[in-house]
Amino acid sequence: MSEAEAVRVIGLWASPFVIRVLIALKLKGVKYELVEEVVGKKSELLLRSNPVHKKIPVLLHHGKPISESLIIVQYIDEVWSSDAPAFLHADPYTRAVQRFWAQYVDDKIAPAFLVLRGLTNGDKDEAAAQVSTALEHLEEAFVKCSQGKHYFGGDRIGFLDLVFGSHLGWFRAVEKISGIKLLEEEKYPEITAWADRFCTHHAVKDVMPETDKLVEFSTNSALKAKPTTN
Ligand SMILES: N[C@@H](CCC(=O)N[C@@H](CS)C(=O)NCC(=O)O)C(=O)O
Repeated sequence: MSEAEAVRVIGLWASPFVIRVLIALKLKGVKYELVEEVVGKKSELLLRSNPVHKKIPVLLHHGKPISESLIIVQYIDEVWSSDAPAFLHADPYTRAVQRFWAQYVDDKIAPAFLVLRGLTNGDKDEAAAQVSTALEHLEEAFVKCSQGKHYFGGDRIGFLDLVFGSHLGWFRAVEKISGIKLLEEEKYPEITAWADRFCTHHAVKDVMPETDKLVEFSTNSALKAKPTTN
């Protein structure tokens, strides 16, 4: 495979936004190279590839950059459409519902985790309450979307599984860091069972980071960020 044909992901092993892209590529059977960024520095390649947001992940396909993980996952689904079943459902309404919840997950869970990790200012109890509300909605959404099957996508991992599932490593790490239990089996039995299934899936288990590695990563990031609140 020539350089121009290669699929490269500019990213970092710990980022949920990167993890979902890597799982998507694995599910489609696409070989990729992870070009790791150094925490706290932005490489020339990243700045050149994502000059607007300057964030990871960026997918480089035939050397052309695509940014924003939700867009990247949909791009992967479209380009490698015949290599594996689609992440997004054929029915437009079902697609819209999955996109709605995917956006909801990123809007509610990712920012709350940053507060709970002490990386951004904010009230930790409020952040934990925001995650609980999200989990209540997602528990219900799972029942409706999965229709008694194993994943939000039905029989197999779909778009919403990728988006929500990519945050699962951080649930355990954030619980350890904050001392607040978030994913309680008694309260969210469907989501807890789904989370176990997702994390042990063959396309997921090698890219889902271990809790302790994430805790260590977060501690180092917090030291670098020097937050002004506790
Ligand atoms: N909406 C973006 C979020 C990506 C994002 O927040 N990436 C973080 C790493 S987890 C980042 O690059 N942060 C660096 C920065 O904000 O400057 C996506 O879905 O790709």
